[in-house]
Amino acid sequence: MTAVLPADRALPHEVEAMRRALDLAARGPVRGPNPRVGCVLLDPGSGRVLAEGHHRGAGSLHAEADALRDLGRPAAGLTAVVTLEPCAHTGRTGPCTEALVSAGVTRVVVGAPDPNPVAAGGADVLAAAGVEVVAGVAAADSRELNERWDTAVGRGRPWVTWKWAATLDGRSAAADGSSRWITSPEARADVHRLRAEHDAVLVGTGTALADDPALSVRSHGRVVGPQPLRVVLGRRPVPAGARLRAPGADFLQIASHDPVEALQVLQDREIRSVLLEGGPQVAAAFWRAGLVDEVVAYLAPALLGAGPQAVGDLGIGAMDDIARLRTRSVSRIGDDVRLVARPTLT
Ligand code: AOF
Ligand code: ZN
Repeated sequence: MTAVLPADRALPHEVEAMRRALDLAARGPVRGPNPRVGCVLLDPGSGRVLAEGHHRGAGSLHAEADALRDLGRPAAGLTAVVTLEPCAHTGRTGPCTEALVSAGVTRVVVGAPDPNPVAAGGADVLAAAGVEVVAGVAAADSRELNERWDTAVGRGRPWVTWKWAATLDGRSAAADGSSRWITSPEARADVHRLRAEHDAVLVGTGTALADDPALSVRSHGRVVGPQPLRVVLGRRPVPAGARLRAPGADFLQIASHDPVEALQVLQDREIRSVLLEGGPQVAAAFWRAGLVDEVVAYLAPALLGAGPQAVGDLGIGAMDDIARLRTRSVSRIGDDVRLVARPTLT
């Protein structure tokens, strides 16, 4: 069996084709159970791109099969450039390794390895079938494109983003409990964009009952695009008339306060990313369990001086235990500041 070759064995036109394949991959949906993958088929002699494909979401053709369909004829002697290791399993569709081999592809240039244990191993399968395989080309770019998915299938639990909005002094409501609105309309619109990027939005029963949030993705007040699953954690019943149970809304109540259990239920439903929207106790429980991957804080240049804190007790008593995060980005949205940060890995 020929060994899988390292990335530096890729030819310049193949590296260029990988950039194109990454662009194609980016056309796929950010959410959903599957990764974003792109593929181009090249004439190895001229380096010309003969066909292109990408994955459009669970159940549709994988990128490799889409490119073979685009070619519309046998691919004898051609090179395939794919952003993710071709799958070696039969899932919603057949194995791409088999599709490539039977189409006659003789060289495959792979981006990132597949972190999904059920589908991985395609590079070795291809090499064993006598195909020349080069792996790891622009792997970091491919992984970044599927960061949430990658984390989810690699770790066996959904990616978790914790979002909150607060005044400069960290309050999420005034002393009398009123909370509308702390941040600007622009920041609130940005939250809808954030929801649209996640498979599920999660709150505790406390928030569901007190605030009656819709948790939908809206633009100019209208519900638009695919909606996240609306998840409520806790045992207290959520009335049928609650806004997050609007007709047609995908709603799930998990009768538990255990974040690990909740994420397992969501993982079983192929949820890859979850947006935590409150309340402070629920989010703090995720944090204490080490289950937060990213924090998105909207901070309004406003002061309340009293009232509930946006963040609950994290179990930190001493300066030595302070939770430090790494800043990913800081941006101004309307009059507010959006800070994106990640927990530092210990
Ligand atoms: C994709 N698109 O282009 C490639 C994938 O949902 P299934 O059963 O069709 O299989 C999804 C798995 O196949 C996915 O998790 C990944 O490991 C592998 N490759 N998936 O959705 C693609 N190449
Ligand atoms: Zn596949």
